[in-house]
Amino acid sequence: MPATSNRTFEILGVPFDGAATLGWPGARYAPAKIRDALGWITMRTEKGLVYSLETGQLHSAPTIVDGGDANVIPHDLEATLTNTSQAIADIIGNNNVPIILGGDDSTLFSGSKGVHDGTTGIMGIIHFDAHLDVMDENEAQGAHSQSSGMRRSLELPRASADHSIQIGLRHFNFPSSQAYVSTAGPAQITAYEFDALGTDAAVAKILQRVAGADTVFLSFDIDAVDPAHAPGAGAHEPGGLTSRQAIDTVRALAPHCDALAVTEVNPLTDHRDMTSNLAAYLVYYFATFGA
Ligand SMILES: [Mn+2]
Repeated sequence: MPATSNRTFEILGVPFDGAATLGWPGARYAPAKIRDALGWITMRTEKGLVYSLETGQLHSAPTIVDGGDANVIPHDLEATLTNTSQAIADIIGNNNVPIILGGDDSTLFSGSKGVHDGTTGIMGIIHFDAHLDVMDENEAQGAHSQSSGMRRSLELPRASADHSIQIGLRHFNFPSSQAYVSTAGPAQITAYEFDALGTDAAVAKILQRVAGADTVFLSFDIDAVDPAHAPGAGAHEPGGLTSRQAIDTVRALAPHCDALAVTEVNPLTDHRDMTSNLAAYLVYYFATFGA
């Protein structure tokens, strides 16, 4: 028997890349491309059912409605963040589960703030990313950018670093970032550790970290995945997760999460939409297995 679906998922596009101050711009085109790719998955629904070749079972097709795009103001980052956060809080207020399609990774903060403002109690964040995103502020990027989303998110009053974890980290970063994460920061599973643990153990470790949070926000910067599997990203960092690992992890985490964001997909650097397609897979697995 297929499982009964009882959550409604609502897509919100954030076609904005004005905070792509270091990486390649182009994420503004991602929501449309991911929606296109998602259409090739949802067209396989028959009589409200979908056949998973991985479980061998028929599943209730997830209820995914499209709430359109956030009111992005291309020249005004702060207004865009505010409008996006409000739209996300409204989705939660309507008892829907937000699926946020970025946009550059300033969407990490607007997503966190929207989930935070739309809920009560402790919020934990599961943050997939090659990068820390804990930049405080600098002249080139300001206080809100694609590099500071996790820092700003953890400053929200009910956000808890003790219930948050970053996955897929690699490459090098500023020593000041080490000072921050070692004192005020969330737990971490580097890309290397993820591979050494394996997906199931990594999932267990993630769920252990967020246990006790009242609300869990899953934010997935597509650059957590290796550029070989996700070339359409805002930055290329070799040595990342495989698409297999990403899909399986999101599938396992979905029932425990109250919102999903997929950020930094960049159609301008993509190859034959393979990264937008991966993002659509993450969305559909999240909704199907998190229903
Ligand atoms: Mn990143």
